[in-house]
Amino acid sequence: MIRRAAAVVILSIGLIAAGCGDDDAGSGAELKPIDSGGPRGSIDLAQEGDQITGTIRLAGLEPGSAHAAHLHGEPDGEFSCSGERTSAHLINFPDLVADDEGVAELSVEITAPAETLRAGTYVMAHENPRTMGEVATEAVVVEPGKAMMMAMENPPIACGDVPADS
Ligand SMILES: [Cu+2]
Repeated sequence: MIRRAAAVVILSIGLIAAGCGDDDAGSGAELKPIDSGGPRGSIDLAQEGDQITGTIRLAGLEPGSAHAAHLHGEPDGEFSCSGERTSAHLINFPDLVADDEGVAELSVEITAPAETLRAGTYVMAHENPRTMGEVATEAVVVEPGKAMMMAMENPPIACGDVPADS
């Protein structure tokens, strides 16, 4: 019984490794500053089944600062950085935390309902952390068909549309 469980674990690790290797369908997009000269970076995220993986990078931040980052969108409709925006979220990512150089790089590995990440949604980074005085390290994913509203005012600093091929 113990031996069988161990075999299953090894098999799943093998599948994960294979998934990483053959996925180079570059879904990268620019995380554009809201104010000219503001922080900028990139989103490189992809969803396969219920797994969202990739990286969110933002540079030009105050060293050590923490910033909320969300996947904005609603169950229906098309939203974008430059078009109609929404304060509803599909995912709260862990906060982006800037290093000594003012660069935050968040490695994303999140389980979410299929097609949560799709064209018509966008990633937005904000001035403040998710919770004042804290650094959020957990991702929060909403249930299928729902969206969560932002708990407090938190001005946007950078935004990037999820590309159509994600
Ligand atoms: Cu947001």
